[in-house]
Amino acid sequence: MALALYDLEGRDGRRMSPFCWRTKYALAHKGLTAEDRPVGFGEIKTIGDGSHKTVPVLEHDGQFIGDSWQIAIHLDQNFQDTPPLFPSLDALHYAQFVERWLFTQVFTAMFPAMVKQVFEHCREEDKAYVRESREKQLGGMTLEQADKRGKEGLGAMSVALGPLRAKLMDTPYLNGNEAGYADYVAASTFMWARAVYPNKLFAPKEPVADWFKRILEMHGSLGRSTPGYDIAA
Ligand SMILES: N[C@@H](CCC(=O)N[C@@H](CS)C(=O)NCC(=O)O)C(=O)O
Repeated sequence: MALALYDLEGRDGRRMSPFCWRTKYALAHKGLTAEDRPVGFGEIKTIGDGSHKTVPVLEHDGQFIGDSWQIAIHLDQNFQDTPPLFPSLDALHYAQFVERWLFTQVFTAMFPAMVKQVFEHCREEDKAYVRESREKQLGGMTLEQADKRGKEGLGAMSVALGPLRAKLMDTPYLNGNEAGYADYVAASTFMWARAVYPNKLFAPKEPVADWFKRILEMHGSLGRSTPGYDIAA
């Protein structure tokens, strides 16, 4: 059994992709080790048969699997004697809801504050592509204009975190007493911030920050295994 994971890398070994982070946590949850294959944005097209446009991509015995959900399902199907990511179909749907909610409410609010930092922390050879593609995503706004709206966005993020905060006051993890894929999906959004955002992200005494620190420590401090900033107050 040979596993290798193509993971987005910026400058100085920074790993900024939330999608890659959830896959790294998925592998760790199942006690699986994959060879680390860091790639810059411009190298994604060189993976496998050249058809992949995004990472993560997992190589498993010569088969290339793209998309973090497909990878998670593949891992559960192929490694049935390891702890499941989705013990039931309900668990898959719960994690998917958490991801959709987070993406539309939280990630989007964080985006203006993060996007110029992603540019600053990517590899030199990727900068032109990152500027052009991200400014297109911003609907024509420049990275600098987005950055000026960053604070406002983080205010909206703090409000949007309400449901996550409330759940974490009931149970230590989104999955209850133990972390599960819903936690990894949610935490990966903040792993993105950790890799690039040089300031505090959370208000003091934010329960989400305590949970994030617990996630950073688990699986042998996986979350701290590559460079990042101390975003949790
Ligand atoms: N739905 C995909 C999304 C993956 C994705 O968007 N990855 C980003 C990195 S965070 C990427 O590879 N982007 C390439 C680009 O922007 O050119 C998944 O879950 O794996």
